[in-house]
Amino acid sequence: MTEKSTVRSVTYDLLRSLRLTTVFGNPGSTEETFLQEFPGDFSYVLALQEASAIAMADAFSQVTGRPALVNLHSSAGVGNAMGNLVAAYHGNTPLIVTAGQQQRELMIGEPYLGNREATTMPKPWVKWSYEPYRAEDVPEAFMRAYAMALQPPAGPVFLSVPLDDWNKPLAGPARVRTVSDRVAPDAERLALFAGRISASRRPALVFGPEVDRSGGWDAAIALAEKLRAAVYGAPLADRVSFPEDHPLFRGPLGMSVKTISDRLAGHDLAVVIGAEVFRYYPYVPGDFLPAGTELLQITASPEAAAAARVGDALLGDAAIAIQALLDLVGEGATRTAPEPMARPRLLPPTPSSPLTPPEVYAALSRVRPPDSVIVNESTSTMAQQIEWLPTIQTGSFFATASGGIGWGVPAAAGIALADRDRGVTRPVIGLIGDGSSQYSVQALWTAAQHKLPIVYVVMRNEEYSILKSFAVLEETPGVPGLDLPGLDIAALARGWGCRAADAGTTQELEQEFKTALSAETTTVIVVRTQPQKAML
Ligand SMILES: Cc1ncc(C[n+]2csc(CCOP(=O)(O)OP(=O)(O)O)c2C)c(N)n1
Ligand SMILES: [Mg+2]
Repeated sequence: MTEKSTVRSVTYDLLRSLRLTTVFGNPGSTEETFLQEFPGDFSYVLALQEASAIAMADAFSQVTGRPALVNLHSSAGVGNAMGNLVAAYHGNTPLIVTAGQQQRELMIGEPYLGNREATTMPKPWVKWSYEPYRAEDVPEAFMRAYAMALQPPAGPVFLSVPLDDWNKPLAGPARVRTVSDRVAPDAERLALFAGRISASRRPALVFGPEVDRSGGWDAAIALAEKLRAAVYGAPLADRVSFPEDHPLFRGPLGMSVKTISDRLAGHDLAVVIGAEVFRYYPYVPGDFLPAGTELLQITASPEAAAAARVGDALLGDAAIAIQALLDLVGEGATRTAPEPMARPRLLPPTPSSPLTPPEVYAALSRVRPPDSVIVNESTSTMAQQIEWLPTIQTGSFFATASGGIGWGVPAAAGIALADRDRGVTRPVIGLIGDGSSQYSVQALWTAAQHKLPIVYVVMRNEEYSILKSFAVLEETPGVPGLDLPGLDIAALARGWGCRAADAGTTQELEQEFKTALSAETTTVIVVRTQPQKAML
């Protein structure tokens, strides 16, 4: 007996064709008509709260290189998801976020759990938001959502689907279409840029997240070496796009108008590829560029190009652009290669108690497997992480793209699920602050249920340390709510089903870390640390 063809069966067939067979979500009554008789070749990844569902799907999509599907519950679920939706938007992640809507017949009377103005709610953090006018349009709406999400600049889209649509009869199949996910830069303008780069005496290259995302890692190295250019990491980057141990790497550019401008002094040309100009934060006034420095920007995002405060922009895929520039620019043989950056790697002469973040990272540098991937959400220790645990391979560093915390814990789970999906085995290391560990903490349950090979190292400094540094910068003494006493994170982690341990010394940390690597499930190691003064 063949199953009768419905909106649901036609949509699932379409999702299959689009390889959208993993659904991240948290279900409600308005989604059960979609989820009924869930097909055996699909998997449902249950998140216990929607912030976790979005961040897991975000990282899953980034690592698989394909759009990912999220199913949320009506307005309440979308509300919980919003913070991490902002990160997916800034990270150009092609997420198809869906939510159930109440029965069409009830909507005029404002029913319980109805999603009023459903398509407005996720804006402006989706590229497209839609509720089909007819049940029969649901599959085509998914096809359009997929095309919208994937085309550059990629990003999340939203579909609201009334619960009574799914069982409506509909003849299939849906029309499957393909679209492109990269756009080449205009050749004439690229040649112009190449000319200006070749003529530069002392160019600086700034590689941003789009480079790693587009697969431009190797080409970026080749371009830097051909030009003999200093390379800087883009401010507040959510992906690392250049080996941080490379002799041409000069460290991150900085974050504020002033620090960035100071850093670029002496370069006659800054070439920013795959990044905003710039992700400024906090506000420290200065000139946008030092005198005598010009700026070129190449990005796939018209929004980022338009919002740049300075410079000349060119639209296009970062990897394609770098590859093309490699052929167009002249060899930089006459340039003196920049001095390698200082890496003082200073540790206290005798072990501290509690440990300092550099001691923690030094210990991890001794036991970290070279193929491991890092998710960083330890807000006050970013500089120390680059110093001790530099990213040296493509696709192996992840952080929130929005600045919202509560992304890292679930993102680590999404990365591990994606690795499993694509047959890659590598440990995922989550470097998480004690404060940051609490926003989407229930993702630990999903990680444990799936036995994901994640080692979370939580630095328990018992405070929102970075906010104390900001209070000094902003000259705002007496801010309440910056201390976090009495938070037993190891006990919480056990409660979600993870292995957990407290480590007080570097020996304990290294031992627990090595045990965790062979544990074949998720471990949370909590290290009591001293606060770290952040350079802002
Ligand atoms: C969703 C969200 N809420 C609040 C903040 C503000 N915020 C930024 S950093 C931070 C503290 C992070 O503390 P912790 O993770 O312990 O790291 P530490 O600074 O101590 O290293 C907070 C609350 C934020 N970025 N995102
Ligand atoms: Mg803290």
